[in-house]
Amino acid sequence: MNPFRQRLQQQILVLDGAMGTLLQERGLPPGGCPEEMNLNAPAVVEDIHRDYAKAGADILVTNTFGGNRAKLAHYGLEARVDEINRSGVEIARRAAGENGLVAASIGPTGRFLEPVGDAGFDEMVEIFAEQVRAFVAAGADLVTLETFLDIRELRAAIIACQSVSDLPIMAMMTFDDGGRTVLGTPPEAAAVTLEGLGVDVIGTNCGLGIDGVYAILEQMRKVSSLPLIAQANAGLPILRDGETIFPGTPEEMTAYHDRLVELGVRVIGGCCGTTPAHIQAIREALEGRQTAWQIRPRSGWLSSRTSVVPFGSAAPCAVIGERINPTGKKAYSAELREGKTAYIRREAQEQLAAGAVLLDVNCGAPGVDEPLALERAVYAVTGVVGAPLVLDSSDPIALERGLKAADGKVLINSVSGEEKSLKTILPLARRYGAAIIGLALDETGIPETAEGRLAVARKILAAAQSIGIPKEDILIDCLTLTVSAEQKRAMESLRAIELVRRELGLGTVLGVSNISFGLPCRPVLSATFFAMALAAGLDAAIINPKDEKMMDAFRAGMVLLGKDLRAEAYIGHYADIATPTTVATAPSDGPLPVREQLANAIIEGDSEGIVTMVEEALAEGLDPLTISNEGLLPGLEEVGKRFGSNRIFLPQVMLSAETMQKAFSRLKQEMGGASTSRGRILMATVEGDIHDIGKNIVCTLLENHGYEVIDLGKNVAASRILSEATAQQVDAVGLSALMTTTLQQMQMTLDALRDAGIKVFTMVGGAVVTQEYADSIGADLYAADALEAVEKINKLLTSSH
Ligand code: THG
Repeated sequence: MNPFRQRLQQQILVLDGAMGTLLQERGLPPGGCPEEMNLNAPAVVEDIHRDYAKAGADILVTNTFGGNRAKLAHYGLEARVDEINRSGVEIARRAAGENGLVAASIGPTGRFLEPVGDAGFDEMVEIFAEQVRAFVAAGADLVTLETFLDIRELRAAIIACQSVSDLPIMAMMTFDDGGRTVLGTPPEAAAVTLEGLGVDVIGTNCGLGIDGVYAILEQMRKVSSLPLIAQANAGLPILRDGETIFPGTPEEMTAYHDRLVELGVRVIGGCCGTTPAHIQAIREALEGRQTAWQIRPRSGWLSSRTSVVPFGSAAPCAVIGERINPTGKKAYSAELREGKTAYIRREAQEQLAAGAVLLDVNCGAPGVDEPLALERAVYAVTGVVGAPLVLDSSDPIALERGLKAADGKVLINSVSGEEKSLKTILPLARRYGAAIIGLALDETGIPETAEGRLAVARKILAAAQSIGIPKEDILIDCLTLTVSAEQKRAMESLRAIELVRRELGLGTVLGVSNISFGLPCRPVLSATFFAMALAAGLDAAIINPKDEKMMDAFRAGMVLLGKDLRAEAYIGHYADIATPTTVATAPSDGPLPVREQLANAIIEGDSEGIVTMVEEALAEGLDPLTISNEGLLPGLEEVGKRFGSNRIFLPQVMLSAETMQKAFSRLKQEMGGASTSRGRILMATVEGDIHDIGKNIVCTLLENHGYEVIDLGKNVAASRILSEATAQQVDAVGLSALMTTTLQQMQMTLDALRDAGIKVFTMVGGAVVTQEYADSIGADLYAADALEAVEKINKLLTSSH
């Protein structure tokens, strides 16, 4: 057994603390690449490792956080990925000695995945795989994935690790004090997605002090059975006498240890601001608290980027909206062939408003490139709603495209008991961390009896478990056959639900409405069958949630089965029914006025459809100014509002901005092809600071809003900012800083710009920067987040031109 996995069972392991700050203290020059020190100053890196080992760390984390090709390219080091990562492991190994463990560190690439950014999923996987191959060659004990903000990028990193190694994986995301990552993922959604992928340990690093980290881990524990890892900062940075200080003392950091141990935290280390002294205190605080790992029960969950949905016997029946399916829907079939997504986006919103919690997505129709269509559909749905997805296809190629495009843990619909299906579909579920629907049929067709279907279910379960898919992630479709053909069939399906649950302990699902095919007044029969299936123990149902009778049966059934506590959902729905809550979506029939269509396209991020829509508006006789002021801009304003109230998150904002950009360039063409740049902005993370994720997001969003961005990267000296600002004739300079001593650099840079008489607007931001501080150093504007940065820059530059 891998030594890390073995020791994790027996003891709570101590991880080391911060690396970046110590490297700076010991000679990392401004603008220098931390990971390059593995090659040109290995003794310095080794010394830091030794200090942590001496302090009592069981696990040393390699100096390879930014060792991926994308990051190293900023320093012209992309050809040295292998060397840098190998030596990172070798240096840590020398310091770890016989009993120490070496965790190879992976951090984000700094790039954004399609459709928000330009990195392809496969490309991202390969960037990480290149790093992992070097770790394997150098003999790392495990991989630690740190500081991820984008759950989909983290998925790519995990998939990369697992495709080239069987090393244990610890996966961490960074949350802010609002309890979500910058890209909108809460701890529960992260935990569900990561556990689905089969990592060994999940948790959080950076961003928060130990109290905040504890709160995050508590949330993760609600949905996950995995061992946890805590890597808090030494408190939240504060400004004292012009210097940033991480105020957390070693004692404060250990105050939570009893609770952490209780929660099932098995690895404890530190992030920014922690030192060997902190690690020593953690080590000492753990004396006498060592306990063996206790296995926790697992339960069934699905996730999206922003939410989780439970399934299985403890949860209410999960309503899966069936309407994103071309069967019998001419309009949707036509859109699939034309590559449009308006139907999908509308149905996604309306089905959720009607009470679905999961969305089935089916793109299989004649004349449609199904893999491409499924990818596009996943992007379209995740652009407008936060529900987990059910990917409905029997084509493994299409499923894989959809699985790559999804953010969370999806439900694959479906695998069957046929050998060919088991062989192709189950490995996809394992690789992409998905749950599966298993159809109770095989090469011989659908078994007549419940016992026959149970036998197929048993075969699917065995095949799934043999490749590491746990039973909580399997739902058996007991199959609905039309009752009009043979009346005994309905009861066989219901008996199968009971048998599968009792004999195998598996959850069940049905596509319910097929029961009534060929009979009049279908909703009555379907809804009654649905109620009976709920009583038999059905865990999930693929239905039309806009069918009132079906939802009536569902809501009543949940009360009667004791799954709607105090009948809250029932009362909430039916007590309101006299005054139905308005749903802010289009009516299914009849098009919206063109201004609203434009606004909706911006809100929904319909970057594919927007240009056509603008052209239609022009053809209708609207002038460019009206289109912009009465259509597009109100849309963007609504995006800002929704972002501000946590209803949408950065990825959606970025898509909306890109859509806006496309609309604007089309309008500019109309007005005589003026330059499309709204201004030139120089961006940099100041000297001494190597945290650039926030700055990167601001850059992307500014570009999407039509600005030309010159990104100088991180750890940039004031002199360089000065010379580039002059040479590039920029309109504004944006500076970010996250940590120790770097606020001073921000001030020095602004002073230098002023002293040199360079007339540019200045904008500052970053975790430790406040409006007050921005004012005190004479910055023209302060922005708390990327969207605010864009809004304020818009105002500033518009009023000055
Ligand atoms: N089991 C599993 N997956 C499934 C099914 C199942 N996926 C597909 C299907 N069955 C469930 N989805 C649908 C989708 C549409 C319709 C029925 C089931 C449907 N369409 C109408 C028609 O065909 O006439 C169109 C009516 C409308 O506009 O809504 O009924 O059993 N695992």
